[in-house]
Amino acid sequence: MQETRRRVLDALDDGPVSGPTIAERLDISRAAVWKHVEALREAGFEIDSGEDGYRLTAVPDYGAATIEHAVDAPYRIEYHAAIDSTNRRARELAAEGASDVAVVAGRQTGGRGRLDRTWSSPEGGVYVSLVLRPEVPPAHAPVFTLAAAVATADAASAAGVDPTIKWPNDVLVPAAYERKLAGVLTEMEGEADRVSWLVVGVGANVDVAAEELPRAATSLRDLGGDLDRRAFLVSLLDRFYELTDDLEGVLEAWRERSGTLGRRVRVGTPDGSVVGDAVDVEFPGTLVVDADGDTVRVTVGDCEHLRPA
Ligand code: BT5
Repeated sequence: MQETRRRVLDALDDGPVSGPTIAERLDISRAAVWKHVEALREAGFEIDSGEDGYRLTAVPDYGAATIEHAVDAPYRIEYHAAIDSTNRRARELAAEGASDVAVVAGRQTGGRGRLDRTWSSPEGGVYVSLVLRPEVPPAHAPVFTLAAAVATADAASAAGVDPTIKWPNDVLVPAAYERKLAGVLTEMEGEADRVSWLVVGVGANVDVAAEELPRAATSLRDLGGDLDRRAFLVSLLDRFYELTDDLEGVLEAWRERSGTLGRRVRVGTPDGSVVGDAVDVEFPGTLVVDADGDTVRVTVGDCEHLRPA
């Protein structure tokens, strides 16, 4: 949202407040105040104008202005009711030079997972892709995936469901078998020594019925969690911002959330599969596996939790 509009909205939030008061406080004309109020109404905010001034009576459910209004982190929100893939759109914005933008969609028609898998994206889920330009070498990109998984798991906890994270990116809810609540897809373009852009995409099943999802998936609706997707997204974005302020600290937060450490695992890697005990995760996101005496470090791969040997 444009800065002045955000400040008008903040003023209305403390209302009732008169047009002239807002104009004076923000050092803009009364006509400009009126224009911003109209634009906010257009965006779905309900603003009464009575004798004592303007009063904000309802904020839209979901959408750029209402999300931006609630988020503390300095991300611009680009909202689409429907889009093919927020990661695809975020990459486009990144190529144009954008940064600190969160592309959000109500649903996706071509949502993607890793390795060209598809991501089911019915209405009611949270679909968000952040465009970032961190000053880090390309090799450090995985820590952003870990941070996104932690932020997503924490948002789910705030909504009443406590997930664990399967290395590196799966947010799972333990049950008779582990079911997937959310996933993270990180894409990047890098030069030799630094990242030019990073797109961190999160898909989370919030107000979605299990029938609309693949078999091993679950949702907050399924689990009886809070179904306010705006609250979920706001919590996710603010937590992600906080976590990525201290990249070294992400590891500790991830370890606390991990469902992988201490487990017997099989990790499919480009060089073949590794079976052993997951003993640690090291910066920037490397999984350390004790493969029956041999210590193996895995940087990319698909991890499967096995029953204890
Ligand atoms: C992931 O891939 O877990 C990354 C998912 C990232 C999705 C977000 S949505 C916003 C942004 N825009 C995009 O286009 N993508 C990102 P992976 O680890 O490869 O897992 C994919 C597998 O999860 C699929 O093959 C299915 O088995 C399963 N799956 C698909 N849709 C699911 C859903 N909604 N919930 C749970 N599991 C799902």
